[in-house]
Amino acid sequence: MTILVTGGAGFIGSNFIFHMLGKYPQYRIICLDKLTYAGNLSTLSPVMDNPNFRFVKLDICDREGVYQLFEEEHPDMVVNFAAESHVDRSIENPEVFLQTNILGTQVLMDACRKYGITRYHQVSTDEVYGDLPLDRPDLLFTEETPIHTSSPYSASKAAADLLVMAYHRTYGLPVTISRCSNNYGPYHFPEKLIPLMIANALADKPLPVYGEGLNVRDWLYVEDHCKAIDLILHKGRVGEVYNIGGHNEMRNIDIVKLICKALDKPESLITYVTDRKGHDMRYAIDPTKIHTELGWLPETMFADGIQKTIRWYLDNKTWWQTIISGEYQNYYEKMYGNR
Ligand code: NAD
Ligand code: TDX
Repeated sequence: MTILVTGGAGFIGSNFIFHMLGKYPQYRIICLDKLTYAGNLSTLSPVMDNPNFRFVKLDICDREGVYQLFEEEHPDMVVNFAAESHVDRSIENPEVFLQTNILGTQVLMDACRKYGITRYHQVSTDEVYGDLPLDRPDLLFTEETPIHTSSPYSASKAAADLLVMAYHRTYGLPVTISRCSNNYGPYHFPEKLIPLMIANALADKPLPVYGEGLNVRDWLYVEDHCKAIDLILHKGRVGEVYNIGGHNEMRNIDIVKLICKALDKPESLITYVTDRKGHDMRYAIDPTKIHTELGWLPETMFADGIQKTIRWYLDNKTWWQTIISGEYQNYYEKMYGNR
């Protein structure tokens, strides 16, 4: 079994590679990654010497390069994590989101058609469903919830999902899609809420909470997401969408306060800043389908997962301090300098 994992130098993709190489030592894993600002080769250093692992620096939009890699490796399955993933960046500059998230997906699926695969899996997001109101806790996203996007990021992910389903219906490509809620855990890029707050708190810097901090996200430990994708690859039904989430809704402000408490930092660091444009209010996944069909359930409770995550950031300062010391400073100044 050879699996091509795209975007494997990023947050979830790297965790997925560690999970797969650990669980299936006989599988060959090829990681294709462009190494954008969000990709870090150092993240993959624990597996670089594994004879069943190969890293290839490549853009998923590079059709010739992707076809050549398929000719060399003939992957049985493709799991597409590669994407521009940050909502705030998509508001500043949508173009690269459409390029990578939509056209890159097309190139990968064209390669799958040309060379033949047993499964193409698209890693999607709950953001394709738009948002839910705060005063209707009974409402959850199911796989039947209409697509209704808010940001250029979520619109690009939704477009890719539609294309994946079109390739299934039109060409019979054996696809699956998973739509997961917010992940957290090791190797989460410091531009995202939880690692950003941990890094700032440790430096006694302001903790920039958008709006009033009342927006709700449904947090899932990254390992549980990886296990769900593993199950879908091996037991999921072709042509199906699976929602992944752990019934763990939290308000942003409560997460930030929890991080302050865990790091013994004062809540006075919290600074309310101008809200994100088009900010989705609440995400909440109904994971009934993946639970009843595939037996998946999250294993890590938030109370444990967040402590493990904070511990990881304390123990791996070099990883994230290297990232935030370079070009990231310009990004931070641009996004937060005058907010
Ligand atoms: P990330 O930004 O941490 O990593 C993205 C990776 O993709 C990086 O390694 C980057 O170098 C690579 N990449 C970007 N453009 C590329 C291109 N054109 N060609 C090849 N590689 C490219 O993202 P993440 O948080 O790990 O998310 C992975 C996937 O999961 C994305 O598709 C995202 O939409 C989806 N997702 C993320 C979350 C979350 O909470 N982080 C939740 C649901 C779904
Ligand atoms: O500085 C901040 N202050 C703040 O209040 C940041 C970075 C975020 N926020 C808020 C915005 C959101 O309500 O925190 C919440 C989480 O923000 P992000 O970490 O940027 O995640 P989100 O926008 O919810 O999207 C994430 O989950 C779904 C991933 O980045 C997406 O790739 C995934 O599809």
